[in-house]
Amino acid sequence: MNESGFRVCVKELYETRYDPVSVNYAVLSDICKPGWSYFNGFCYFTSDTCADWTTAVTKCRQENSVLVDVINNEENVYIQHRHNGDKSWLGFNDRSFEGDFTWVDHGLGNFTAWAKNQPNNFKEEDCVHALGMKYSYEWNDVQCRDCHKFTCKKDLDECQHDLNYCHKLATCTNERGSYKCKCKAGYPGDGFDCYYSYAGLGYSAILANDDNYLGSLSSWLSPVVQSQSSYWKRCWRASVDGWAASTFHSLCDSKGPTVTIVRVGKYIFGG
Ligand SMILES: [Ca+2]
Ligand SMILES: [Ca+2]
Ligand SMILES: [Ca+2]
Repeated sequence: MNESGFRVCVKELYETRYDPVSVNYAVLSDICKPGWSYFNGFCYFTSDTCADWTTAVTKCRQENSVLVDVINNEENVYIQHRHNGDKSWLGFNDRSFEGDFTWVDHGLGNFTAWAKNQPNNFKEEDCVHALGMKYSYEWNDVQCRDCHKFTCKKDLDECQHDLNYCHKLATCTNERGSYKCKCKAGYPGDGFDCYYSYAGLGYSAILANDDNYLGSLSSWLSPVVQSQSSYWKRCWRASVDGWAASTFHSLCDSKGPTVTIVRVGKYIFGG
């Protein structure tokens, strides 16, 4: 807990894996910098003074963020609640082509919430504001020079914080509004759970079922495992096939990378 909020740790609620959606909802405001609030993968800042639309765009850009784009109705309602029911700017506009509304800096999807008979381009209206709670959270096109408060929005980089639930054997890739986890090469799994692929090494009579050995060896060998479907297959067993080097070569040559495991007394080595 700190001045700006507190964080709830829910890890212990889950025995084997973490649901990133549930966890995001449980993590509160201190994951965004002071003055910004967290919601569904983004940080939001709301101005306390009004500005014309172009100034609002510029002020958000100065904070490395965008004048809000709206992905769905949940976010539409959330943003408008931040303004206590007042009208507020959205990044939506048709300044480039009359009637063709786009988001100024970002914004995918085709969610809109136009009020009845809007947009009407009354006296050349090219910028869009949200009308607030009293008007069912709907939108209207208005003059860009009007003065409204606004909300800026920026992605939270979950990979740079300890806010991702990627497995330690996975790489985290930040995305706008979310992130992705992918198990490193040689480790099967969905990114949240990755595991050492024994994939055949377990057939070694020397290593038997020693998870420590198998884990270390699997990790060490992972760079040579070409794909997740690759596996190790025993091509030579000296105690059965014979000790001659020529036997090894005839059985194992031209079959891809090989690893040899040798036990002498209590020592195990190989290469
Ligand atoms: Ca217009
Ligand atoms: Ca209008
Ligand atoms: Ca992100």
